[in-house]
Amino acid sequence: MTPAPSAVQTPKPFKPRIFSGIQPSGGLTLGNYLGALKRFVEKQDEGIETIYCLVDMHAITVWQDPEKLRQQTREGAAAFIAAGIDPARSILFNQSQVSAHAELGWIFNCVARLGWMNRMTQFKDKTAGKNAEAASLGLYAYPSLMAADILTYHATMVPVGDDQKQHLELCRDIAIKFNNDYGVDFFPVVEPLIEGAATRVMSLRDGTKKMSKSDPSDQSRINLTDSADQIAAKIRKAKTDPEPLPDTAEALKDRPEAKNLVNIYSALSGQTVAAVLVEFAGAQFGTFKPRLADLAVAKLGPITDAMNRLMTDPAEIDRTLGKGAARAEALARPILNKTKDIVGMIRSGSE
Ligand code: AQP
Repeated sequence: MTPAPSAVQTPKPFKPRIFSGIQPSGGLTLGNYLGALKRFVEKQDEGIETIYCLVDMHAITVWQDPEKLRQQTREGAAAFIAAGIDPARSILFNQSQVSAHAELGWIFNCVARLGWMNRMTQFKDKTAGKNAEAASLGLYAYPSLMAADILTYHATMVPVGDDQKQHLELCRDIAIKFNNDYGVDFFPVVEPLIEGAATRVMSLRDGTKKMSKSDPSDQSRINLTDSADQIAAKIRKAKTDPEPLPDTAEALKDRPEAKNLVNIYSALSGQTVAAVLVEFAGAQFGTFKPRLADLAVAKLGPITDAMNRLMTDPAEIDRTLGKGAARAEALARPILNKTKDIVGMIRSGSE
């Protein structure tokens, strides 16, 4: 197995720039909202240059119905805007409109080592219990395309949920190996931004499994399109244990379902877990769950309403994505051209 390069170097100061994406592989969940979307908005509002993407090329690593993929991509874009992404301030687009992602992705397929890919736990999780031989090559190469998504903009920071940590380490390894192989200081070594109380929101049916848009059970997740009644019913039926809530976070350690609901409350309310437990110590879930449901409806309801309004005009969403793609292309193309020059590829216009 080829070892990953160990020496981490930040070659030169890069302009702070944030990139992140979400797959339109289904409707977005509370996990995507708390782990990603909510923090995308915070970063935009801090005034950092932000580039956000519906990664439709990643979505097709698992077969997608074409009509549904289009619908989910528009719905994802509506969710971004409804949650507070301003397409005039952030760049918002869908990945397949900017071919630099695919082009750099191929170059990175030739930089990344099979041994690194073999260690990726998300591929193992997604093929667990299935015939891994029948998985697509794209699913296996996913982390290399993800590195290209980030590095084609020379992004320096990537806000993600905890599940993406290993992929970002691979992105760093690819940047370092490319720089070493070609003797350049060209690609930045990115920083993952994994922050907040809900970096890993768990399934409502199983506190040891990540809440996921592709989980076969709709009861396992809260969708951003769920009505107030659906949210309340899902939280009421969420798996818990018979004990009342404790007074310390430490006491939640071996209670994954209870811990998950407290973390969700904390992230939605903006209170620390300790502050939530001060309020609810000794309470039974019969008391806590309705309070959590009210909070979730209060926070998600306005987003759902705004998404529904935006979805009445799909052509406008497509125009927004098109404008975002043109801005993204203008940033990506010179970086891709320079990469090709470094690698030794002839292109028209190069010397
Ligand atoms: N449960 C989660 N808790 C916290 N963050 C999460 N994210 C996803 N699920 C959770 C974060 O959302 C961003 C976009 O994820 P993605 O859609 O690109 O892929 P994913 O992580 O594979 O999400 P899903 O919902 O599980 O999708 P499917 O089911 O299609 O594979 C990332 O920043 C991720 O960390």
